[in-house]
Amino acid sequence: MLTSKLFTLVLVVQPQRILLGMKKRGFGAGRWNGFGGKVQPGETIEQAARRELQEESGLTVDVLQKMGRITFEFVGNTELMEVHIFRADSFQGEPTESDEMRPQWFELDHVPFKDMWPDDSYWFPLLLQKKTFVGYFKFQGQDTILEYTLKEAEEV
Ligand code: 8DG
Repeated sequence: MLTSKLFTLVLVVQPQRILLGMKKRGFGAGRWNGFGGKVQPGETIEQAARRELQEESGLTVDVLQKMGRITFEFVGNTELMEVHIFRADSFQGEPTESDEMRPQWFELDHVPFKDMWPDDSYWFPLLLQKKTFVGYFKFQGQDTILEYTLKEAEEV
C-alpha cells in the first residue's frame, strides 16, 4: 500500500532575485533548493513551513502564499512524499547559514537548474509567474523522471 508523508518548501522571491540554499546534508544534499522539511505532529502545514524557513535560513515572513502541491514517488519506496510549496515576497531578517543550508541569492534569469532537483525546471516557471499548480513526479533514483503530470489548479 502507498502511504504519504507531508513536507513543506518555501521560495523567497524578490522582483529580480530568488533565495536558494545549498543543501549540506541529508535528502537532496548537493542541490540548491528552497527551505523546508517534514511537517511534525501537532503543527499545521503552514506552521511547519514557517518553522523550517526560520531554522534553515534565519528568515521570518508575514505572508506565505500557497503555490502548489507535488506528490513524489520513488520507485521501490512505498511512501509517497507530498510537498506543499509556498512563496514569500517579503521577509524579515538576514539570510544566515545553518547546519542544513547555505543560502545564496540568484538572479531570476540565472536559476541554477542543473544543480537542482530535475522536476524544478517544470514547475519553477509557474511559481515565478504566481500561477498555482498540482503535480506528480515519479523518480527512478534521484536523477531520472519516469513520468509526471503537472497542471495549473485553483485549489492546491
Ligand atoms: P531532517 O531534519 O530529518 O534531515 O529533514 P527535514 O529538514 O525535516 O526534511 P528534508 O528531508 O530536508 O525534506 C526534504 C525537502 O526537500 C523538503 O523541503 C521538500 C524538498 N523536496 C523534496 N523533493 C523535491 C524536489 O523534487 N524538488 C524540490 N525543489 N524540493 C524537493 O523532497
